[in-house]
Amino acid sequence: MRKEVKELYAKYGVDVNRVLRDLAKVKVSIHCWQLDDVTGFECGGALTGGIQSTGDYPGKARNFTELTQDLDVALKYIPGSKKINLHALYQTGETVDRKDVGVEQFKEWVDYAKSRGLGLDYNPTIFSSPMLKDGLSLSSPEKEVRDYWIEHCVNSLKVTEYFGRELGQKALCNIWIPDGLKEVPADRMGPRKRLKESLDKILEYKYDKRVMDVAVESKVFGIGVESYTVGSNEFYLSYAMKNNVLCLLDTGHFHPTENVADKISSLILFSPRLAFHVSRPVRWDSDHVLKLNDDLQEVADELVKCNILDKAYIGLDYFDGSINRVAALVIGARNMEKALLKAMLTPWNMLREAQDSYDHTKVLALQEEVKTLPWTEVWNEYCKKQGVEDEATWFEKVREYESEVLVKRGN
Ligand code: RNT
Ligand code: ZN
Repeated sequence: MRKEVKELYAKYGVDVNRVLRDLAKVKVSIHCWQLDDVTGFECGGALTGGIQSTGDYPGKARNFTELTQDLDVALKYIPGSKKINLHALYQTGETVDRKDVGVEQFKEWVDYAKSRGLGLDYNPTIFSSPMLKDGLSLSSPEKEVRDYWIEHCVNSLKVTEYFGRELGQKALCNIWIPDGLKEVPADRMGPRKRLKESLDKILEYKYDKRVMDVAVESKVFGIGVESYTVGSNEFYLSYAMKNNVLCLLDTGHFHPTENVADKISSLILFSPRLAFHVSRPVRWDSDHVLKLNDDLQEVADELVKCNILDKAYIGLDYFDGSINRVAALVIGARNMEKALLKAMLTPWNMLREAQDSYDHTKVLALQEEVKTLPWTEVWNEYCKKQGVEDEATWFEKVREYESEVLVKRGN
């Protein structure tokens, strides 16, 4: 990096060396489910629950060996501190019934994480299962169905606790359910009351707060449940605040014109930590690969401006089966890192001062001026320091992996 670049940023009060150091510490949880279109290792049926992955690009990972092989390749091209985000349906060994998925089924993953110095996060898998009755789980009118998923969630808390303990870094257990209705409900309250009671029962398990956190993830709607989602934003926001769990914001789970970044400063004033699924909704919750667009940038900006990078669980959540899946994982994760870097290189103090002295012209001018600063030189330096290929070369390497390994899988 040219020394002029550092000097230039210094004029704005930004210490580039410090930014490089701080960025390297920010943990981003890389979701394993981009690599196999959310299929998992249970050899079960189709992906259900109002989410869908489309595309049949060759080379999809079919088991633990293939998925971790792909993950290792992807991780080589993603700078920064990483965790891996897992789902119960990535259980290994002899497949056990979903409700019973526990520590035993994630030992291989813990060994994998340990050998690579990674942290792990976890999600109970409350979709793609015959135990969803009429698309309902924790809010089902049938006690047997609710109890099944309560048990699964309690076991998921235990898996997460195990991750946190074994790996020496806090793990997140995030609960998302697809429950909802296609048409305007006859009863909105009933399912929500049952969901509340189910969550209360799950939280009767006193997990070790030193090693893990629990989050609940809301949604506006899903395919087939367009009129009513039991776990709405208001429901989970209230539940989280009252029960000392975290509210997870999935950036694809709001109305398309709603600004998710704007929610961050409000929530963090009332919650010790926050959790994210960073995604890119195209017209709806489409889970497209992250682009370095304004929506992503604003989320990163808020995390930096609010000074809450150490209080945020940043997880990625997208799945595209129509392109090389390893490349998809790398592109999205690098974009998350780039957005964080750009946010850290922004002179927020100057901007804040201008706003507080009513100089809104300066705010606008400075916001636009900052866009022309040479952040890409800092990005290349960051990649170099992290021992990661730069923009010009990583893709060729992934292409080689595609022809040498992925295409040969013959699927
Ligand atoms: C679905 C939720 C959920 C899933 C993953 C696979 O709308 O976003 O988080 O995408 O857990
Ligand atoms: Zn999500």
